Amino acid sequence: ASVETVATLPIDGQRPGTSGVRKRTAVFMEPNYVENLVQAFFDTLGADALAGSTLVVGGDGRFFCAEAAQTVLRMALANGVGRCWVGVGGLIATPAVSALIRERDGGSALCGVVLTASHNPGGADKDFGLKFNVANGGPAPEPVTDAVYERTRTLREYRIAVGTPDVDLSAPGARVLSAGGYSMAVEVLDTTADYAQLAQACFDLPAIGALVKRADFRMVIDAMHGAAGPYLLAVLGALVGCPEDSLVNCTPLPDFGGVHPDPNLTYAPELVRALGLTRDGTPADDADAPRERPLPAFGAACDGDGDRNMILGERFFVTPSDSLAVIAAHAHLLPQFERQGGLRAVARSMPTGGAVDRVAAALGIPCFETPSGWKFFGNLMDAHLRVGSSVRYSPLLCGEESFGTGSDHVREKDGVWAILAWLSILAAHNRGVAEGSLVTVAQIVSSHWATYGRNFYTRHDYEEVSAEQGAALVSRLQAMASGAAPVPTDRPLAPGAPLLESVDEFEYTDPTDGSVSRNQGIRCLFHGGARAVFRLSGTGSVGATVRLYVEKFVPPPSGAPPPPPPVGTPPLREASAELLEPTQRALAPVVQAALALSQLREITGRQAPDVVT
Ligand code: VG1
Ligand code: CO
Repeated sequence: ASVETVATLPIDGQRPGTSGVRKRTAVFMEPNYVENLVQAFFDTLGADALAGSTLVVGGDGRFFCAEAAQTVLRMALANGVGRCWVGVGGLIATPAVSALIRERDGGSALCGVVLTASHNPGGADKDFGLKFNVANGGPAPEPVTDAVYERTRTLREYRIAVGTPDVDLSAPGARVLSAGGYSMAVEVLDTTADYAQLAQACFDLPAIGALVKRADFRMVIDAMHGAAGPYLLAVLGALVGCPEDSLVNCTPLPDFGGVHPDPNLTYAPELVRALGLTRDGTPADDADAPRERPLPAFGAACDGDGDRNMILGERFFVTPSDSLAVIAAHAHLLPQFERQGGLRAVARSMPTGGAVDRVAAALGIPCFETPSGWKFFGNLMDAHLRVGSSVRYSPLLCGEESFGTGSDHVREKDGVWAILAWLSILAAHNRGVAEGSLVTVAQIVSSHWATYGRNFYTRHDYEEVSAEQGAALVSRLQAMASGAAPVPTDRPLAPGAPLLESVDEFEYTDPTDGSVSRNQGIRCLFHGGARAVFRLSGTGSVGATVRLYVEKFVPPPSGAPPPPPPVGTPPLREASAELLEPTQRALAPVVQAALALSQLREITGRQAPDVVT
């Protein structure tokens, strides 16, 4: 075995998107594709930083993960890395990668390479990807990903060990990989133990145990055959004692059992049906029919790499934007936040609904609005480390409309954490409540609306339109945002729609380092506070995906008491009929106005979205 410097040529299009590089698996399997990308990351970190460093390597178990993990290990050795922590079978959920980097051995890891295309489907004919994480445990920030991309355009060689046998990743244990005078420790870890410890520190697991033991409580949590499964089993199964049949699809599979591992109303149809819902999030017609077993009171799912979550109640869909707001309103009940004197700030991505803003206002804490993608939250969480301890935004709760929720317990969104947060909230509301009178998810969320008002919210995705169509749509709207084209503010764009007020393009200045991120989505603002946002996805592998995010606010009834102070469980209030209107119906006029303004149908030839959440 030897260590070699192999000649290569730059490969086009290795630009990290919203979260890593994602392409068809076949593209990743082309000669040098993984090697070039990993070398570009290593070069960006620099040989000095890498020498003797610790690297975390793990993935969501999708097709080609095992091979890619071996390649990363051989390259790590050849680039001077001293130690690698790898999950058993190469498996580590994205939030657990973040936890390992931050917590294990005093936070001594330099970075992580995550082998995943996250919520994209897996398999030989589907998608693969790589995410890069840095020393704070979070996704590489833009300056790093920009540098990686620049490096992929000039790179001429990579370093790799040749002729070494594959490292045995099948069971925990210490291995050594050596070649050509280099030697690297490979520690194969069951990473669920570290994660379970973190979960115990964040939550009152015995309280969740009391909830799940109630005769009137049943739940279904679907890991979608992704990386969250082992962590759900370790925490909710082994520690909390949830019944086995409540944790489903917890075995990671290379093709996720053939499903699209994205926990939303469209791609998790079985779970959605099991909770008595249709794919638009309204109760199914047969929801009242007599059935052998009552519907579950709680349902949840995670995505391929375990960082996303969907929360459902019996016949009730919780939008991720509402989920974030409800967790914020209950944060004082979670030991993790309570211990630190309560939340200091919240943050959401710009397209995420503004429900959490209202909770932040009531709590008197800042609410940050960032571009899509988790990397922007990490800067806020670590602000006190950069700017000085007088600026402290942690504990910070943050979330995205794309089923991402989390906090500064790690630097990634965390599906299992969000599920535990919701179970904690349910447990708190049901402490001492008689069997048969379970306080439900629907009651908690509708009471939240009755208190703060409701931000009706939906996202419509038009997937795999052509790159040209996507660009045409954006440039049409950009022209309005920049003033080059007129903005039709004088007439309703659709029947029943409010008048358009303005069109702008979102630009973010990071409050901690002043860095600016431009072109982060077009906002169409309507009179009365409704808005429609257009963005192109940065996680697709082919063509373009147009995302249309639509929101409108309905205030609580006049005369309603103000939000209670953060003490105990918030009192349950009844929501008015106006607040309980089905989402798609409530938002239809604004959706139509947005379609008319953008000419989306004419430009793309699409009559209906592929995904509605
Ligand atoms: C999407 C979501 C974004 C999320 C990102 C990564 O990005 O909109 O909110 O952070 O996916 O999630 P885009 O550019 O396609 O809209 V994951 O679970 O795929 O890492
Ligand atoms: Co993900």
